[in-house]
Amino acid sequence: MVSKPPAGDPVQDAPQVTPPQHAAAGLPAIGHTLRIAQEQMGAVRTARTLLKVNQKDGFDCPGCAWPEGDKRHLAEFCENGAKAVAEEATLRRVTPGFFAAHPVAELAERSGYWLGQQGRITQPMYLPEGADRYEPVTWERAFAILAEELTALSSPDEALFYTSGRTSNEAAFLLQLFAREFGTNNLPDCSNMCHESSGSALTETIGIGKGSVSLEDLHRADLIVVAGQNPGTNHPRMLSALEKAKAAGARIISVNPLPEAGLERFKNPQTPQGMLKGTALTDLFLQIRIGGDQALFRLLNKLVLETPGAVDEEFVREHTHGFEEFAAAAGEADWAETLAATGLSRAEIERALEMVLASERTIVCWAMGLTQHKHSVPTIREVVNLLLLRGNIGRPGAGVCPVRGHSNVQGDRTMGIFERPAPAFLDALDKEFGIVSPRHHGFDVVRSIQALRDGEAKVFFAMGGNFVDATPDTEVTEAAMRRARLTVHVSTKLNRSHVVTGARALILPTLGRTDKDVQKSGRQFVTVEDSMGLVHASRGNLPPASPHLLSEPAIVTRMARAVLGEASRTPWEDFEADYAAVRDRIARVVPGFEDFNARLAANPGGFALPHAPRDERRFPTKTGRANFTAAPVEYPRVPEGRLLLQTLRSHDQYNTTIYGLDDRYRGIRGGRRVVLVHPEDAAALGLADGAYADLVSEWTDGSERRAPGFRVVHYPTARGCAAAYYPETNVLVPLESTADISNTPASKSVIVRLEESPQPSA
Ligand SMILES: Nc1nc2c(c(=O)[nH]1)N[C@H]1C(S)=C(S)[C@@H](COP(=O)(O)OP(=O)(O)OC[C@H]3O[C@@H](n4cnc5c(=O)[nH]c(N)nc54)[C@H](O)[C@@H]3O)O[C@H]1N2
Ligand SMILES: Nc1nc2c(c(=O)[nH]1)N[C@H]1C(S)=C(S)[C@@H](COP(=O)(O)OP(=O)(O)OC[C@H]3O[C@@H](n4cnc5c(=O)[nH]c(N)nc54)[C@H](O)[C@@H]3O)O[C@H]1N2
Ligand SMILES: [Mo]
Repeated sequence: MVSKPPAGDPVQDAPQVTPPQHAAAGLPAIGHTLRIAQEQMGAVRTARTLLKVNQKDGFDCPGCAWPEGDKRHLAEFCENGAKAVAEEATLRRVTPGFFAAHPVAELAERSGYWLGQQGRITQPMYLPEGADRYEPVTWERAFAILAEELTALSSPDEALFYTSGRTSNEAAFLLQLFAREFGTNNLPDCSNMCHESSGSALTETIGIGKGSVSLEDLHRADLIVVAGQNPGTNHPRMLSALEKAKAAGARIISVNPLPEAGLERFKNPQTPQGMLKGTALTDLFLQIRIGGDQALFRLLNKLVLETPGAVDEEFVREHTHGFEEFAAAAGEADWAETLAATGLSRAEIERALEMVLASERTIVCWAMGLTQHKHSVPTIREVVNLLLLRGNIGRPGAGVCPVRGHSNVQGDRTMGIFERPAPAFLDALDKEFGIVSPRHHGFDVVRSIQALRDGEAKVFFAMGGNFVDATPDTEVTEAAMRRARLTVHVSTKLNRSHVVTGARALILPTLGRTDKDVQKSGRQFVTVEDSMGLVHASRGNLPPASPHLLSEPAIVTRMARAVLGEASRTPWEDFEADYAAVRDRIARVVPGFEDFNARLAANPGGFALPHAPRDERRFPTKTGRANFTAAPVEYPRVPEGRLLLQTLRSHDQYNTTIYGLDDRYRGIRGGRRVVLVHPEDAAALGLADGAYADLVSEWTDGSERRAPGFRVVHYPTARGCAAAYYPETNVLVPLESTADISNTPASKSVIVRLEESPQPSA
């Protein structure tokens, strides 16, 4: 089995631009998948691995959280899932020799792409205080260092335990248990940067922070609104669900500042007809201005209210609260203001209204385009208002569908990874383990960075992810991280967070989803929860990347033993030996997981967690009903000569993991430093297609942040808007620029000016 050596660095960023495409998937996707997979894994391993993705006896795809249907295809994965698998199952290795050859300061100059391309980390590594490079360390010593620093803290709240959403339920449950037994709720997670706004809005309005639809509901809907989401790249298997819904007569409205190829037309690689022609998905494309969604939904609500017979009065009467106040606020929605906020025409909004009124069963799907703005929480509440008005929650084919990111981000939250845990959860945890969990809230991601910056937090531990690259305000965050006493990363692959370190640092290499996990009691599996609340098992089948790796549950349990010592009555060793023992505890602590092990055994495809609004039209909110809400309409006001920048994903990346330098559907190849601008806006700014510009963000306190050397691409985005890839643009997002209530970084609304600059030399 051979893989190709990684590309050299500096990786030349020299974007080539062709017109964007109008269809996603199809034959080119298959070719692209196989090429990337074979470069990383060789041909034999490619076949062996890809056939196990998302099968009932295989592993859960480490890509997105989209669910699998009950009838699986032989190849139940997509192009981007295959890239995620190849990235993890690569044959390339980062050994102690690599760290001996590269001082940390040198690695810090490399691109994230180059770091990731070096391969899987094979041994625990330690950066002693004052040393210039990492050295190999035994696991015993690594845990002793962790214990030394954690027990030296003057309060448990000086430690931060971050989780990225790939962590299994078992590892997540153990990590939060350890943190609380240690004495802190400082459990920031990637969700704080992702769907926190959805969770905040949904918990308040329907009583549970999760989506209310199943895959079958999508298939049965007659109107699906996809707002602020790019499924062709980020949830490709969702396109099959949309295709199926269309075949059954559904209509689709997409709301997006960009015309995304996947939403235009889908060429299903599983069917011959799909490969040739494909299916047009979107019936109505609302090319909205960034941040205009709340205004759009508010006006639609007013128009529904004004249409005789359009409101589901029985539902509103029986199941909701706050209608009067909401109706009064909606009544004030104003056409002129809405047209200005959205950039849409009256005819487009009227057409959307007709489709809403014609639909008996409506689903609204959304992702980061709705969650990463200052006014994201009220925006999502306004979406809920629309669904409530027509009784579209708690009936088949209708509901809310926040489409999650990481493959187990939803499960991690269910397992208690949350800085603001519900008292009932802590009560159950305390009762089960005989501990006393802290009741005061912990730090989320943004607060964690502030705490590191201000010296309030001293130890940073990450269960996966790439904290310094994924978080906003890169310079501030990196400086904050460097102030830590100890930074620890449990990871599979090298990334920037390993090279921007505290005084001491540890890299703890771990098994990934694809690796076989054997413990004292035998072969283990873990579980995950998908975006629609289905829980199922995941089993890796590859020999681990190195004999020195420990699984995530093993790392947490050994850390707990080293740190808590004899004082802990929790049977950590038993948990490491047999994950079923962890699941037995989850079954007793987390509602919906009763008889966890037995139900997994009985249902190889998994089981659904209860969801009161979906299952029984019961709304466990403070009022006991679904809440209408009425917040003032907001939208970003952009000063003259400035653009509103969204920071988004290319087709060749998984968050901070860069697979390649192309963004095929958008017609960009060979480079990532591009900024997409409407041709007329670019002309007004005097920027030709192919010109280079620095992006300079302007924050309300007068501070400026700069990302130099972006190639200007004339692109059909909404007027006044711009788009560029994350993580390169994180340097532009001020740490204080967050969503109200959810505190999610507002990485989709950054006010920037473009300053023409010379083309950077290669
Ligand atoms: N291959 C791949 N898959 C992934 C990921 C990945 O990086 N790569 N990441 C995973 C994760 S963690 C997540 S959270 C999801 C992210 O999935 P997405 O949310 O689809 O990801 P983004 O690239 O951030 O795309 C945001 C979309 O919202 C649109 N948008 C931006 N601003 C607005 C706005 O104000 N209003 C509206 N209506 N639309 C707007 C953008 O044009 C874009 O289409 O994907 C998951 N799946
Ligand atoms: N500007 C801007 N910033 C954003 C966003 C945006 O749209 N714009 N999106 C935000 C969103 S939605 C999210 S979810 C966050 C993502 O934030 P994170 O989840 O922190 O980042 P990832 O890039 O997904 O993390 C990748 C790293 O995870 C590690 N890893 C991979 N697999 C495993 C595993 O199985 N176990 C362990 N222990 N480690 C593993 C590897 O070392 C890899 O380098 O970024 C956020 N940041
Ligand atoms: Mo995410």
